[in-house]
Amino acid sequence: MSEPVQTPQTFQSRIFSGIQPSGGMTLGNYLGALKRFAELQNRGIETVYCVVDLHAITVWQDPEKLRNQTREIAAAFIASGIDPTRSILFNQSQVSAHAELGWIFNCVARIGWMYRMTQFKDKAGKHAENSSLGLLAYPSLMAADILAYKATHVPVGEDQKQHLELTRDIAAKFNHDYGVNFFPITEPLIEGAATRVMSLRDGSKKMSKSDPSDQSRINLTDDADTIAAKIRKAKTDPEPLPETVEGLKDRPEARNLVNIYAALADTTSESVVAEFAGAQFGSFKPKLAELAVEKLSPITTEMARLMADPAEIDRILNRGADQADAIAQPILAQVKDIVGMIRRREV
Ligand code: AQP
Repeated sequence: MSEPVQTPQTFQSRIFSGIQPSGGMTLGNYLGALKRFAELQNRGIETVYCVVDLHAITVWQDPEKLRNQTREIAAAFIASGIDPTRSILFNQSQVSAHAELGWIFNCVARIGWMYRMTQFKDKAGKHAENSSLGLLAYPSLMAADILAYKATHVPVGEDQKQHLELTRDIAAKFNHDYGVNFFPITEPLIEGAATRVMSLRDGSKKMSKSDPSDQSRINLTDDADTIAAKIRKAKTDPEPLPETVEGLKDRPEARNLVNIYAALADTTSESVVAEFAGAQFGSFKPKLAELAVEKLSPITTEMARLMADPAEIDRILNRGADQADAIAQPILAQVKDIVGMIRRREV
């Protein structure tokens, strides 16, 4: 888990990642992203984290809910261990470099690259012609989020791997088209036992904050009884837990619960299977519920405390936006020089 972060080429190590305020936070977001974000911050690497509201509006968001969800995601970052005095924490739309660089990347990236993205296919469904242009261009804006900070590493869940490959393609094409070695070729950091937490109702579907079924996910705002009830009702199969992880191969729901346990307990799936080999789900599920409540309750409580003072969250996000601007604006100015845009100067 704590391998040294290798910096590609000659760029200074910098971590960037973001989370959409498109709903409440799930256990998937926590294990696949937030928990890792805090670990990286605690390893002393420069960390820049963002609530990506420009991404959220690629599908319809109620304006009042969007404001609330943005603050709730910021609260979840802090409650999960992101310290705004050690990491930069801000809201994407407050730093205009994201949208500006996103546009330049729209002119570097190819439309065909966007149509190949599985997330676009999943979200646009059968009515791609009716989806927003922003949904198609989402990965181009994501490349801008990362490269506006020349981030060298991006911790994400498995579902974002394809988008990160596109970020690398955009950086490489920009460098090639303009004959520069300006942007790093960013490395994804996809590590740990729960890089893809699955729905509690369907082991073939990712746990997602926008899934219509609340039973499919554990929300970071769920209380202890709700968490226990959702785990008790989680879909499983009638077999006991196997002797080895290979025995989980064709058992997606069982594998998911084992992986969740391992990630929450900071251990490996192998050691969870070794501990519970032969156990029935009737005895494993209560243990998992107990562990989930133990790990998530302090986060839920802290989120509620922070949400009681939205003005303080806004102040934290404002400070973060100033710090983010200080890094991104000079990089954007250099991009404009490279592209051949005349910079606005003081007169
Ligand atoms: N189920 C998951 N398992 C592991 N990691 C996950 N992530 C999301 N779901 C899981 C990781 O959380 C980070 C933030 O993701 P996001 O909110 O920006 O977008 P998403 O990946 O599309 O997440 P959702 O919950 O599925 O949101 P909606 O429903 O709005 O699309 C990313 O690092 C992601 O990998």
